[in-house]
Amino acid sequence: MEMIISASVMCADLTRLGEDIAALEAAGVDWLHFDIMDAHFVPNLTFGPDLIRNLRPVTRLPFDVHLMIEEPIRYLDRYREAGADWIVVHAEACGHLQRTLAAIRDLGARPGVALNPSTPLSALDYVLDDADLVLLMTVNPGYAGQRLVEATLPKIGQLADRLAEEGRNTILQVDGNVSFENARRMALQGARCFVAGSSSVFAEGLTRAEGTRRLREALEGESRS
Ligand code: S6P
Ligand code: MG
Repeated sequence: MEMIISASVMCADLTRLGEDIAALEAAGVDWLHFDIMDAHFVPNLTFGPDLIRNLRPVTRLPFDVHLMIEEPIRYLDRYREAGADWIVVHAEACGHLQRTLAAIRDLGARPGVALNPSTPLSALDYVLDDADLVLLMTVNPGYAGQRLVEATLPKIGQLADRLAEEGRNTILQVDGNVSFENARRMALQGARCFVAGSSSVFAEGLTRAEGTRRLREALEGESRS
C-alpha cells in the first residue's frame, strides 16, 4: 500500500517558511498539512486562508487543510479559493456534517471528516459516501508535541476493517504524535496517511531529509493484511 506523508506546516520554521517548504518538497513528503484553529473548537489559534494563498505558488505539493473550527461550512469557500486541495472538517464541529462534506465536494475540493480521540466511529455512519478521507486524531487537537492517546490504536484497526469490509478506498489518516515508532504501530493497524510533526519530520537534530527518510523506513512493509 502506498503510504502518504503529510508534513504539518505548524511545526515548520516559521521564520523561514519558504525555505523549509522547499526542503520538505526536496525531502519527498507527499502533502502539506495546515492546522487551522479558531480558539473555540480548540484552545489555540493559528493561521487562516491568507497563509495558504501566499504559499500556493511556491510549491506543487497538495494542500491538506485540517479545519479545527466551529461550523466550518461558513468558511469553506475561502479555504478552497486560497488553494486547499483537501478540506477536512471535524464531525464534532458541524451541525450538518453531510451538508458540509457535500459543500466541500461542490467546491471542487476533496472532503475529509475528522474525529477526536473520544468520538466513536459511529459518528461516521451515513457520511462515508461523502468523505474521501477519514482523519482519526491520535491526540486531542489543539497543540503539537503531545503524547499519543493509546486507545486510538485499536480504533484505527476497527475503522480499517470497516472500510475494507465495505470495499471503500477512503484514505485513513492519523494525526498526533506520529513518531517513527508510533507510525509503525499505526500502519500495522491500517493507517495510510501520516501527519508528520515534531515527532518525526521536524524532530530536533534531524534535517528534513533525514526525518522524512526515517519515517518512510519506519513505514516500509508495515500494513494491515
Ligand atoms: C494538532 C494538529 C496536528 C499537529 C501535529 C503535530 O492539533 O492537528 O496536526 O500539528 O500533530 O505533530 P506532533 O508530532 O508534534 O504531534
Ligand atoms: Mg492536524
